[in-house]
Amino acid sequence: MQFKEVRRVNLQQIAKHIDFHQQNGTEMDKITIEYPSLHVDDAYEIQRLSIEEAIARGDELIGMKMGLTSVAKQKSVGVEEAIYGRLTRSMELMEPTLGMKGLIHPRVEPEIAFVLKKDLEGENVTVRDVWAATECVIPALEVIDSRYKNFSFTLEDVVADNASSTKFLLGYQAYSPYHTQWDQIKVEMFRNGELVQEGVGAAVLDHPVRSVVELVKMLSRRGESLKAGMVIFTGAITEAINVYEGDQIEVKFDQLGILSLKVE
Ligand code: OOG
Ligand code: MG
Repeated sequence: MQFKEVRRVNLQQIAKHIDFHQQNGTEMDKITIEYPSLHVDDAYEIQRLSIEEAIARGDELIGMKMGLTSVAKQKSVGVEEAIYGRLTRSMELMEPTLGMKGLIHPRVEPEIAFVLKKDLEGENVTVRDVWAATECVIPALEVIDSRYKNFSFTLEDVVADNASSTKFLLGYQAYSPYHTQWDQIKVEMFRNGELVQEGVGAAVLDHPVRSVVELVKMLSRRGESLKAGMVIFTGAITEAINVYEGDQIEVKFDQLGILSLKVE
């Protein structure tokens, strides 16, 4: 009992440390340097506690994200396992503009997002359950900005740092979940007019809907679930690209229009 409490205080301390760097956009050492035996379950608890800190300051949990759901992403960061993170209101970009102030080394990645109209929970969730609970599907961009030096981390580090979550942009146009075959959607990402990444929806666990299924299962192992109204990012379709002040990013979602992001 006492041991458990000591451990909890420690996780809370690490969460406050990470929250500080997230809030201030400052780099930090990998937490696994100081805590080499940190377990991934502890890392998820640190993540939850760090977002509690933000919520205590008036922020609000409005969604969840999956990360490292494509081979391209797993290879690029050297972590070969899907992870999840939490999205809060303060992360949403209300205009297609990204201010570099307060960011370290941001990267942009194209994603397909789901918005839920029903709760989803349990180990036995199916693809059918997810479709029945989906209000709409929206092309989106995520801006990730790992707080770790050189964007370098282990599985435990990145989970504790809320899967590098920083900002996100949803397209203005939402689509019925039955609008198209989401796994067939081709995506091209341009930086200042130059094609820098391309991919297809199937890169995300064969179909982005499967990412939501996996998320519900992972959450249910920790006694958590998805709530109606939440926005769910299913994971990057391509590798993320570094962005710099002055960049103009355009992402063409085949049949679904273009998302632009100006970096200032
Ligand atoms: C981890 C976050 C991954 C995705 O969509 O794969 C992620 C990272 O690459 O820093 O958000
Ligand atoms: Mg992502």
